[in-house]
Amino acid sequence: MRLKNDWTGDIMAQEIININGMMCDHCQARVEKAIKAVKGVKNAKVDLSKKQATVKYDESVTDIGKIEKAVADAGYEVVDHNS
Ligand SMILES: [Cu+2]
Repeated sequence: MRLKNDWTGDIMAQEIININGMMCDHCQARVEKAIKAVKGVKNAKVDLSKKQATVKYDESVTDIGKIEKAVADAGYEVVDHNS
C-alpha cells in the first residue's frame, strides 16, 4: 500500500507484517524497537493480540525484506506481509 503525504509529497509504503513468537509486552517492545532501528522506517506499531506489525517506511531508503530481516534477527518468525 502507498500513502502520499499531501503536504510534503513524500510517498510512504505501508505494510502489515504477521509475526509469530511474541508472547508478552517485552516481545512487543523488542520487535517495535528492532523495526524502528531500520534506516528508512518512519513508524512502526506492533499489536500483540493480532500478532501484527504495521510499518510505514520510505521505499527509496529501505524495503520490506530488510524490515523482515530485522524482526527475524530479533528472534521472531515472520509469517508473511500484506501489501
Ligand atoms: Cu515476551
